[in-house]
This record gives sequence, C-alpha cells and structure tokens, in this order.
Amino acid sequence: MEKPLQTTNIPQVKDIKDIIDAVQNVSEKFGLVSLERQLEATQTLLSQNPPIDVAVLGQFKAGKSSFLNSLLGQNVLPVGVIPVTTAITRLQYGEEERVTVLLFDGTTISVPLANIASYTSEAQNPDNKKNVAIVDIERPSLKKYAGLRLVDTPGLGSVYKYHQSTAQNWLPEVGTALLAISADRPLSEHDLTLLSELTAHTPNIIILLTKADLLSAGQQNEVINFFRQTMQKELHRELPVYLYSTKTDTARYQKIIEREILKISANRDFEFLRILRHKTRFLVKSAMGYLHVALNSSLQADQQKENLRAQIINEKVNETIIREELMIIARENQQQTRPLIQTYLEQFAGPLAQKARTRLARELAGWKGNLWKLTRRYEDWVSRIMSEEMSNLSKTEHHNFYGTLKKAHASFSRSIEVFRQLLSANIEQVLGAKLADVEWEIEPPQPDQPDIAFTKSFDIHLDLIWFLIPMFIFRKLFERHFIKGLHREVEINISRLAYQWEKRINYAIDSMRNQAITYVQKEITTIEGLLSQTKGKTEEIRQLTVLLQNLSDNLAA
Ligand SMILES: Nc1nc2c(ncn2[C@@H]2O[C@H](COP(=O)(O)OP(=O)(O)OP(=O)(O)O)[C@@H](O)[C@H]2O)c(=O)[nH]1
Ligand SMILES: [Mg+2]
Repeated sequence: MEKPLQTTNIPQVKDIKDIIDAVQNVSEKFGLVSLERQLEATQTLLSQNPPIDVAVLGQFKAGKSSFLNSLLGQNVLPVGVIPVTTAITRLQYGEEERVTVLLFDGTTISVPLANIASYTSEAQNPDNKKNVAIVDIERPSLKKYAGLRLVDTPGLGSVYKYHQSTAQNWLPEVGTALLAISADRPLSEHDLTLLSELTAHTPNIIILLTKADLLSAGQQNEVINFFRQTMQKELHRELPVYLYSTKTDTARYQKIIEREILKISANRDFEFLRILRHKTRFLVKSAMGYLHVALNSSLQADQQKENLRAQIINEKVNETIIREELMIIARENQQQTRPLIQTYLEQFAGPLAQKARTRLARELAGWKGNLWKLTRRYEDWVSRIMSEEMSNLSKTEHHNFYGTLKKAHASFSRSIEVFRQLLSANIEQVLGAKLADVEWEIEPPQPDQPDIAFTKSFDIHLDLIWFLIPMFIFRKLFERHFIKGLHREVEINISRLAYQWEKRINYAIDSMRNQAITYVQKEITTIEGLLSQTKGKTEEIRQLTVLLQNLSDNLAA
C-alpha cells in the first residue's frame, strides 16, 4: 500500500465536490451514460461519508466468507463447497447486535443473526429470488473496526451469473479491496481482469492468498514471489501479498492482516479522502476521453457535420444492420436447440424403457382388481415413474443442452466486439480521438430447471367397458399391452422434456440478444449525442476540458 501522504497535500471534500459536480455537468450535457454508475457511487460516498467498505472479492470458493468468519472469530457467514454467497453482506460495529436486510424495492427487514443464510446463501435464496440488495450486520464485537465495514461479496466466475453481476455492479463502492485467491490455484485471467478493474475504483488493493495450509512452507514462498513478479509484469505495480489459512496457524496470519485493516480504521478520515480522490480522478479521466471526442467533432465545420456523422455511423456501423445480424444469430441458434436436445436425449429412451418394463413387470403381479382399477393404477404408476425419471434426466444431463446457448453467446460477443472495433476505428479516423475502453460482456442467463409435470397420454378406452371383460381370461393380454406401451410413454416424455428445455434456452438466447441490442443502442446514442450537440460548442468544450484538466491536476497533487 502507498505510504500515507500529508493530509494538507490532498484536496478536501469541498474541492472534490466541485470536481464531481463538474463531471456530473459534463456527463449530463453530453449524455455520458457509461459514467453514471461510478458517478453515482462517488456522489453517495461524498454526501453520506459512510464507513469505508473493506471488501473481500474474488472467484467463487476462494474462501472469502470463511476468511471473514475467521477474522470475526465466529461462523456468522454461510460457507460451503459449492457457490454459496448470493448477496452483498456488510459487517460493522454497532452497540447492539442487529441485522437489517435491505431489499431492492427499498423496504428493510430486521432478522435474527442466525437467519442470515436465508437471505445470503444460494441454497436458501436461489438466484436472489428474495430481491436482497444488501444485508447489514451490526455487532458490538466489531468495535475495533469502527469506521469500517467488512464486506462479503458473491464469488466471481461461478455458474451463477447472478453472483458475478452482483459483485461486479458493486465494484464502484469498494473502499479497500482484499482480493482473495486460493493459494493452491495459479493466478487466473479473471483475477488479473478484476485487478485491473479494481485499480479504477480504489488505491488500496491487498492480495490475500487463502488456504495457505494446502502448501508447504517452501511452496508458500514460491507462490508469494510468483504473485509479486506477476503483478509487476502485468500491472506494473507492487501490491501487498498476505497468506491466510482458516485451518492451521490462523492466529499468526490473522495478526498480520488484522494489523493492515486496523491501520485503515485508525486513519479512517484520511483514508476515506484518499479513496474518494482516487475514484474522482478516474471519473475525470473517463469524462475527458469523451470530451476529446466532442471537441474534435466540434472543430469540424458545421456543414461537414452530417458528413461526419455519416462516416462514423456508416453502412457497417448502424443499428439496423447490427440488429439484423443479432436477429439472424439468435434465429439460427434457436432453430437448432430442439433437434440438438432431442437427439441427445434419444440415447436414453431405450435404456429407460427397458428399466421401466422390468420394474413394471415386477410390480404388476401384485396389482389386483378389474380392468378399470388396473388401468388407473397403471396410469398413476407411469405418471410417478416418468416424473421421477424425467426429473433425474433433467438434473443430470441439462449441462449437455446448452450447446446453442453457448454458441449464440460466443457469436453475440464477437458481433459486439466487431461493432465496437469498427466504431472506434471510425471515430479515430474521422475525429482523431480515441474512445475510452469500456468493458462489455453479455451475461448468459442460467435457465431454470423445468417443473416436470406428467400429463396423461393414454389412449386406452377399453377400461370404460371393464364390466364386459373377464379378467381371468384377458389379464395377461392387458399386462403385455401395458408393458408394450411403456416405450411410447418414454418417447413422449422425452419429447416434452426437450420442449421444456428448448423454451428455456431459446428464451435465454432472446434475452442475450436484447442485452446486445441495448448496448449497441446506448453506444450509438452516446456517440450521436456527442456529434450533434457539439455544433458551435467548441469554445465551451475547450473550457470544460481545461477545467477538468486543472481539476485533475489538483487531484494528482
Ligand atoms: N484448506 C482450506 N480450506 C478452506 C480455507 N478457507 C476456506 N476453505 C474451504 O473453501 C471452501 C469455500 O469457502 P467459502 O468461504 O464458502 O468460499 P467463498 O469464497 O465465500 O465462496 P462463495 O461465497 O461461493 O463465492 C469451503 O469448503 C471451505 O471449507 C482454508 O484456509 N484452508
Ligand atoms: Mg462466500
């Protein structure tokens, strides 16, 4: 971490407020939608002066919640071997123990500490169906961390895309980041991306190598050195790296990391300003990138504007074309969904029918009664067995149904990437200005498991005249009929399962297409806004740029 600077060298809250107001002004004037989230987070920090959020971030299962539990000396947060944490959870000092769940609609609920898992764990709150925005835990035992909030976040990179977006959306709020990485895993591309994203949000990043007990002392040193070198090479930065284990030597590791955290708490006001200043500097930098585009466009003679616009939003970079391309990608993949799932599932029809036949043959012998009773019993039996088998099949095999979802995701991403490259290249060629890099990723939604409901599909009507049929003569015949019918039941149910998954997967493809279209629209609107609003505004933009430049020079002091 950087050495603390003299407080007198850094701009105070009032100055930062002026800068943020200036960015807000520029953002409104030029419709800079992509700055909104960070701007809002910074304004909230400034106006509310909340405790510093010391956030534990990282891949799923890195041991984030376990680390916080260990620091607290009590198992407060749910942990597990599969992705667990589903909602942002903040822990801070309070005179009395209190847990408040804040929902997205603004309502708050007070719950006992023992019940937090029902809001923060994937098992009890799958996909955050309870709409939890944040869980706040106050405890008297956290007195030593006064001025801070320790924040547990959902893991990145898990199959639950919801977790990913929750943690990602929360990044602008980060005060100090503890990036948890399992010591027995090599540093991943995801961690490096997260690190570089984090540098936009905080000056304080600490690497926490968790599960140190899985390595020998020699290996631990090797890993620490490897991390130090990689940070230097990839990010040109030195970051503090600490080991941690909740299993062995915990007290020793804890002392060291606790000291780091307590340093922040002891210098809370100073650190708070430093973080705010960092976030503001990043905001100014992004805003200046956009102003640069606006300035270059404004410098062109007004009569050339239309011309300019036509060159940038040209026949390759325009909404209609991209929209069409995205439609075609969606349609082509959606047409393939059903046949792919159906073909895949067909391999199970034979063995399933065979299994059902064996079971039925065994159980039939015990069934008593006339044809009407026998038929009802058969229906119930098939209904139960098919629901059971289809449910199992759905649970164990659904990973094999995602072919078209994955293909569509890759094609959408490529399409958008090409769109952004063409747009950037046009802007650079026409205006000589570079677009600020905006990370954009399509979130592939995770389809739900269908409810397997068996609907009757019998075409035996003979049972209605059961009183005419002497069972002692015909029973064997009907038994054979039932057993023979099983193959068809299996086929019908497999078809239904394929249909249910087709609907879900195609819906997910549509939702990705909509995400992509929204992105394209936003981007084109921003650029068109920049091009059209700048007529005759050269002087104003120049002044704004100079203003932001001066302000950011102050920040760099
Ligand atoms: N060996 C070892 N295992 C650990 C340690 N810390 C955590 N684990 C195990 O790692 C697994 C994941 O722990 P969690 O704390 O749930 O991980 P998380 O990062 O919060 O996971 P998500 O909330 O799903 O993102 C659990 O099975 C823990 O028992 C450690 O220090 N050593
Ligand atoms: Mg967790």
